[in-house]
Amino acid sequence: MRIVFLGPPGAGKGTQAQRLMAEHGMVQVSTGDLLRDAVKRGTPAGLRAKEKMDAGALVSDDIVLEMIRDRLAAPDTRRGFILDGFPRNVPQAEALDPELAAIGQQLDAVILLEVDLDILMKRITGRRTCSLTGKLLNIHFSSRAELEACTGAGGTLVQRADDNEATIGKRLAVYREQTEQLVPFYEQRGLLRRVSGEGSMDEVYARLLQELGLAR
Ligand code: B4P
Repeated sequence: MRIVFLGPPGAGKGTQAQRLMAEHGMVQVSTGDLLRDAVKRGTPAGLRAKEKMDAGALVSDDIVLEMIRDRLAAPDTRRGFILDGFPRNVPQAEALDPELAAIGQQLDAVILLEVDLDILMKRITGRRTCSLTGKLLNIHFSSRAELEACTGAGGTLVQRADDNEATIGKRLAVYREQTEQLVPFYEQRGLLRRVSGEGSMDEVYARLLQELGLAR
């Protein structure tokens, strides 16, 4: 199955993609994670991306496309993948077509995760990543046991540099101005499926399994 996860920052794209990867063996291709990794390693692309990411802006299409091309060329994506956070604007969506054609694949569905603005703010400001496992957590919504599984084992709860109030407003504006244009784009292609991203992580996951025909 080849899926795109679309939705505003904090909608839960990464959270749900991680779980589909763990429980259904799907390959998560997250441009956000690929970019953060490039920043951490100090690659030329990472150095160029950092300033944009910290400001809540989109990283330039050429950098992101090169990362996607390299990632889709890896053998594990032959079985299918979830594109998490890509495409984020119409030029990226148009550029994706020839990349998929080159590897003989096409999209099966584009999932739009819909979440209200006030919930998004709480999710983003509360987001943390466990320094030991990389698991996505949230100080407002994860259970005490989940948080302590990280800190109790000597890990720390790391907050992303772009998860501050000032940057979040900019990221939401970029979503409205650029990424939302992908809704009619994929609707016209008959690929768009709307899924409510509200409620608990388990509830959203159950809706997704249903929508993807994976519910038991
Ligand atoms: P991303 O890494 O894609 O991050 P995101 O959109 O903010 O988050 P996501 O929707 O995945 O939310 P999550 O599951 O973490 O992008 C970061 C930056 O990278 C961009 O701003 C941009 O600069 C750059 N970038 C990435 N892709 C690009 C591209 N294609 N082109 C150009 N630039 C690009 O969930 C958020 C929090 O909510 C977590 O703490 C989670 O635990 C919690 N949560 C999730 N679901 C929940 C639920 N149901 N209930 C309660 N809490 C929940």
